[in-house]
Amino acid sequence: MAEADPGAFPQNPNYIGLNTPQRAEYAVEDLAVTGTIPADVSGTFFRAVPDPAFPPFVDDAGAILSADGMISAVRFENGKVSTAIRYVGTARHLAEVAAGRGLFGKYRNPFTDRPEAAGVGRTVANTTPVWHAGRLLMTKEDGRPYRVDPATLETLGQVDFGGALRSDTFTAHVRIDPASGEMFAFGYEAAGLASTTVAFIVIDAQGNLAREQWFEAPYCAMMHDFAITENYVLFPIYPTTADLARLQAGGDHWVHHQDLDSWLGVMRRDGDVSDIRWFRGPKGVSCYHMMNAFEDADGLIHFDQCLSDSNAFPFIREASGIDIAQPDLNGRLARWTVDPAGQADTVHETVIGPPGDFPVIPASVQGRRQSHGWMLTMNPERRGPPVPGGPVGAMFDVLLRLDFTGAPPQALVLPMGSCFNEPVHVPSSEPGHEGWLVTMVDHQRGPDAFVHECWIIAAGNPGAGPVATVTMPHRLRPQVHGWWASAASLAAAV
Ligand code: V55
Ligand code: FE
Repeated sequence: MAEADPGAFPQNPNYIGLNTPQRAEYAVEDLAVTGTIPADVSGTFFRAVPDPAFPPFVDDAGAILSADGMISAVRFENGKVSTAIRYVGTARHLAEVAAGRGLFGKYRNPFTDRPEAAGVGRTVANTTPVWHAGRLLMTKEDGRPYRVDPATLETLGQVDFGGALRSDTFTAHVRIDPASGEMFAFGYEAAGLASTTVAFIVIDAQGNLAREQWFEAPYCAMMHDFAITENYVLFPIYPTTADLARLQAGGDHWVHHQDLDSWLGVMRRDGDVSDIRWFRGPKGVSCYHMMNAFEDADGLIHFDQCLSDSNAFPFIREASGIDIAQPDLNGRLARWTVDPAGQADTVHETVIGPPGDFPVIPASVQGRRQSHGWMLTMNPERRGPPVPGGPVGAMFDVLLRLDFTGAPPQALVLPMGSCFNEPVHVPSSEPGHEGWLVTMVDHQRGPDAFVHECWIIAAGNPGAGPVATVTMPHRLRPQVHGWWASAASLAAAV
């Protein structure tokens, strides 16, 4: 267990309060539970929890995204709950541990590294745990995934699908088709740093690389997420761009451009990347996460995303000379509709939900029209600042259930000083039951005092509050993304 020494870290928002480095690996059994864990909630809630093992040696606001990946597990078994957390043994982490200090400089800029870092992979695998084909992967968009043992959380090595993968990179936001079990993925900057090359990747239900095809994006963009429908793959491009010369000069990886077009690339799943049709979107917009996409009876494609008028990360706006405050980003759940058979070459936007992020749908409706979904947002009536933390600097305090069949939204509003991390959805075996949401809730009890509870919430009735809460044994940094793996799927993989 690494010894925490937060004093060695700079006292800026990336390293204080909720973001204070913890650097502790542990396993704790039999956590305190209040209420009753539903029988459906049997399995493991995997969480990506970035935590810097060493203090930075360069001044870099973007370092909030470079913290070493930790894989956290909250296991539910017969109403009992245990937890464990462990560093992902990336080449980068192991090299720094061996050196006893940080070797890697600014966020996604290898030209700022110490000489000993030369030739060592830079990815920290800190963004999403992905459970597919009996394998647990820790992902980050700047590199290939690392495979982790779901039981021990031990790192088993970097994944190249038996040597088949050509792309240098692999998204943290895969999409799994519920009918075929195929995992759709992509990698941008696939052909090297700041390249415009994007790899489209399909992993079959058995975990083999079934397809990899490369194409050129309109420009080198931060492509964080994408979407599928039953028949299409959708590649969104927002104008946050990288430039090799800027990186070589020691600059920032990303600069956002308010005056550049966004794009939506539309390709048939049974087609070829050379058939991608590009639809123009509004200038200057940005999105990290899509809720879903689907085709309607008329063949129109709808693409639902947490959109805003500029990049949501303050450090990227600052690097871009963009002076838009967080509340003025005009966030919204935006639906872009395109007609793949029509003449129009622009997207048509309708607003279908409020500002916010971390959209969630049942895995069973991936790529199909969702009747409802969940997301996190901010309470407009809160009488004080939100809890500081995470990459945006402020944590969400409202969990919403949005109904797309006409029913009003439902909200679970936390009191001041409490905040949500991204929930995962757990399906129910009871027909007609919407299942459960499992999420980590952080409670601030003092300037530097936090406690954490894992909440189980009825997905169809979040306003009722948790049906069970689990008290976590130690301080936790904010999670990025999570993944639910059922006990049955874990057992089948052994
Ligand atoms: C995001 C997170 C990242 C990253 C790029 O949530 C984008 C968005 C935790 O790392 O590298
Ligand atoms: Fe993400």
